[in-house]
Amino acid sequence: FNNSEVSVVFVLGGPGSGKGTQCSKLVKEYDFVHLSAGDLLRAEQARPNSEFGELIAKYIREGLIVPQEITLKLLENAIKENYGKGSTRFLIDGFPRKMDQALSFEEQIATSAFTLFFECPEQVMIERIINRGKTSGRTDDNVESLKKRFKTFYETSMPVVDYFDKQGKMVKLSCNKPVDEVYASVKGALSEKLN
Ligand code: UP5
Ligand code: MG
Repeated sequence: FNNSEVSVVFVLGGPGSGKGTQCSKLVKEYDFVHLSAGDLLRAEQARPNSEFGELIAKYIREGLIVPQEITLKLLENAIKENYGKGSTRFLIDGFPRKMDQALSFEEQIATSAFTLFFECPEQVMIERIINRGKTSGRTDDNVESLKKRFKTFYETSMPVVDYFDKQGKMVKLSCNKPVDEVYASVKGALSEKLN
């Protein structure tokens, strides 16, 4: 694994800001691999005999950040597996969301090119999540968990956003618009940054 060959874009934003939705659209048009830290954690939690299953389930329900060692390992494995198949561009969705993760990832795996940050009014994000909760089956798509996710987002994850912002490696986009309009601004930001 040669980390100078990979480019990493972090995709951050509050719960329901549209990270997963926009990344799914991007991979259809660009040769990025989309890795959602939350999806990797949910898959690990569901894996039979996972030694971390119960711990992950509890942290997700409580809206807390799973200890970084677990998430870093899942991401590292997924990055290296895809790199082995020839992929070099990665959208890392919903990570890093705590300072220790940001520092460890860039030290141990790869430096990020930049971060896309989806800005959205809290009320809009709440409505989206409650609506999705009717069918998502996610244990954290309910009012109680959502309150905790927002608390973690403001207190623990925003410092990461500020950290990359100060480095000039941050693109902030408004996502309180229809999916296709957000996507147009995401594409605009990407094409500017990638060339
Ligand atoms: N929707 C999307 N865009 C829309 C738009 N423009 N207009 C109207 N509707 C729009 O979208 C959410 C919903 O909104 C969907 O129904 C969508 O159709 C609609 P989505 O794209 O899923 O938003 P996303 O930002 O991906 O929301 P998500 O709920 O996935 O965000 P979270 O960051 O809360 O969840 P994640 O899966 O990343 O993390 C879950 C938990 O895992 C965390 O709380 C934490 O406990 C744990 N975790 C860690 O511990 N460590 C990590 O590093 C990462 C996660
Ligand atoms: Mg998501």
